[in-house]
Amino acid sequence: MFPDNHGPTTRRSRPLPLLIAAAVAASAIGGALWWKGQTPATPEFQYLHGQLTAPPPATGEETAFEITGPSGTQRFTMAQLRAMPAVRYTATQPQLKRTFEYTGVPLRDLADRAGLNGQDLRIIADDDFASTVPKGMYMPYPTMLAYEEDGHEISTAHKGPLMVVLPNGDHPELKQIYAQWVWFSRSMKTAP
Ligand SMILES: Nc1nc2c(c(=O)[nH]1)N[C@H]1C(S)=C(S)[C@@H](COP(=O)(O)O)O[C@H]1N2
Ligand SMILES: [Mo]
Repeated sequence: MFPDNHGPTTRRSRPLPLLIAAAVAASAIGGALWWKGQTPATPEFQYLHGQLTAPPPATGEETAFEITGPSGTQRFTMAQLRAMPAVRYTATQPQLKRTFEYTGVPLRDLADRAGLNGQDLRIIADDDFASTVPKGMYMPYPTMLAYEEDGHEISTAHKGPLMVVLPNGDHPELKQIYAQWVWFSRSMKTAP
């Protein structure tokens, strides 16, 4: 159902591999259109907690994440992110190939806050990597901006302090999604 654009490209002359390649390409294009074309469902998420009282930034406290929406740029400290509605679930980090219990803010709630709900999102990382998270990947799923791994902060070695996490444990159709696991996430805006 989903495109896998990470496989090696091979050149062969036999017709069967060509036919298979054509079928894979067609399904990849179909998969991309499927993500784009859907009006995603918005099921209730199972929250760990709702919005808590958000502390104002302390003197010298760093901005952890910022979101640019129609009404300007909002900045969040880590404490403010932790006060937002939170989800917690187990997912397998595709690069580390290890399973952790992650806690974070659903992208849907972050998008809501900034007036970006229902739009494809662009998430930008500290290393200037950027990835588009289509609405079909965060409206129906509790895809999160994670700040916690197994109950502690996420280390740099484990792609923290903020990383986009997809619920690939509960939703097998997300298992082959890699490029949306944005590590070192710093900001979000509407996708171009
Ligand atoms: N911060 C950051 N996150 C990132 C990337 C990156 O370069 N920087 N690459 C993305 C892409 S395109 C993929 S496919 C995976 C890379 O996983 P890999 O190192 O296992 O290939 O991480 C994603 N998250
Ligand atoms: Mo990638």
